[in-house]
Amino acid sequence: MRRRSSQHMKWNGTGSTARFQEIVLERCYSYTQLVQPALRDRDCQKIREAFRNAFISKDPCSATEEDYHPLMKLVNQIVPCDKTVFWSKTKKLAHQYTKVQREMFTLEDTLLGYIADDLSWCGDAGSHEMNYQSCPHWKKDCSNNFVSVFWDLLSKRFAANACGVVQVVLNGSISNAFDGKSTFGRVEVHNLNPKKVHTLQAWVIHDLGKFPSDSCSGSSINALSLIIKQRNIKFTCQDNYR
Ligand code: 2NF
Repeated sequence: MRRRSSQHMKWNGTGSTARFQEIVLERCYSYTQLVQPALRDRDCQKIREAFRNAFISKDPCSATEEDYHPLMKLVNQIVPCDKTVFWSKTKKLAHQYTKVQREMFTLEDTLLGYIADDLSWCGDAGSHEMNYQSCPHWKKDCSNNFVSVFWDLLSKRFAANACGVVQVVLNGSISNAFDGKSTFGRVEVHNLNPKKVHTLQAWVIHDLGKFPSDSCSGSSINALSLIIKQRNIKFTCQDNYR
């Protein structure tokens, strides 16, 4: 008993979410039947199984994109042009926005993002079970853990498939509204396809009452603007005070 629990507490991150399999299935059904009935032909049992097979019985610090390819192939969702919304340090706000603007999509408004949002998952090389005690922390243990690799791959595909005018909601109440080390700065920006994306439109949102720490004229947005323009994509920015 002691050996088992010490073995399972070997990581610094939170363990797999309780009822992970059930939650994946429930969310898949509610998305494909209620949220986006256009995807009603997707097989939720197969999706749950492909998700589990991606990481179960594997070393939780050796995740690769290939582990998730069968899952990605099963889902294969297209977001319409002009409807993509990226966010960075503005999750709640971006989701409020796409809730009002019903036809807009953050990553969490796509099936796999919806299924996995706020969940944690990992297995162990020597076991068929999930590890509910602990999972690798992306900073303290390893960056190639299954959760990070999943979000990086999903974010990469989401960006690569975007077209037309795309939006990003950034946080003007922190010092670097654009952070080159964030998923948006590290993955999404570099995977936009200049042949398909016409403009990146940034919204820098400031909390009323908080001192504005960054804005469209600040250096972090300027850095973003340079990267985007160098990639032959048009860049526009709006400061927004709420
Ligand atoms: O959990 C999600 N829904 C999620 C996670 C990572 C990336 C969504 N994304 C996608 C979204 F679609 C956004 O467009 O990337 C964009 C947001 O990511 P960001 O890194 O630019 O924004 P943050 O607010 O800094 O981070 C979002 C969440 O992801 C976690 C972070 O702790 C926060 O909870 N996160 C960031 N990088 C990693 C990583 N390498 C990470 N978690 C694990 N591994």
